[in-house]
Amino acid sequence: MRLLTSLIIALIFSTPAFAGDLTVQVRDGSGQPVRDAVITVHPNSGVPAGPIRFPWPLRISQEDLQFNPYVLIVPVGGTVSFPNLDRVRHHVYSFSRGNRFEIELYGRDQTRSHVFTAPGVAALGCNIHDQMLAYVKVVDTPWAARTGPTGDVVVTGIPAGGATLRVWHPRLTNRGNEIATVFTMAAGPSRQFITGDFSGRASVR
Ligand SMILES: [Cu+2]
Repeated sequence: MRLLTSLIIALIFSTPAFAGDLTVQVRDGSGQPVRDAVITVHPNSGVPAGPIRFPWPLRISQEDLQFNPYVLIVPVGGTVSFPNLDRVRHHVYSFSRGNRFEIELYGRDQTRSHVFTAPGVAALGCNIHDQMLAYVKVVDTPWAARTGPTGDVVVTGIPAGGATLRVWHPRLTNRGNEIATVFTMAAGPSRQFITGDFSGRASVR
């Protein structure tokens, strides 16, 4: 009997956890889709050890006096490049706690990089052009994604079971610009609908 019990326990723990895809739909108070919202999922069972890799480039260019993209998800410890594609010089900085840095004036077709070591948000500005604004969201989970123009995004391969879902957006009026909710991830497709007040002011502070 003891042998059987150990066998069953061994089986349970050696079987890969069931996983599923989660569709998150983000809408504002009028039901309009919200783009550039960052979704992160932390399963109660934890996140895998080791470096996190995402399929998108860790890059924010400066082009036409704007940062592109406006919101970039970066794994903790990730190196982001900041190529300047403009004819003018830019001076990139962040005053955000844990992710303060400054890249002094650099010109056309030059690039610089920075390593983001603290999970959280780095709001980016340019010392020369006040209207330039972008956000680096540094995350400590591989289950992260950004909403597109439809306000929807799919986060794939989340282990089944309890988890915390967070939605961050620079204009969310909640504390920390973030909504957190706990939910149970099914072994299959799931859906979460998030609605909030996105009328806040995006700023470099
Ligand atoms: Cu600039």
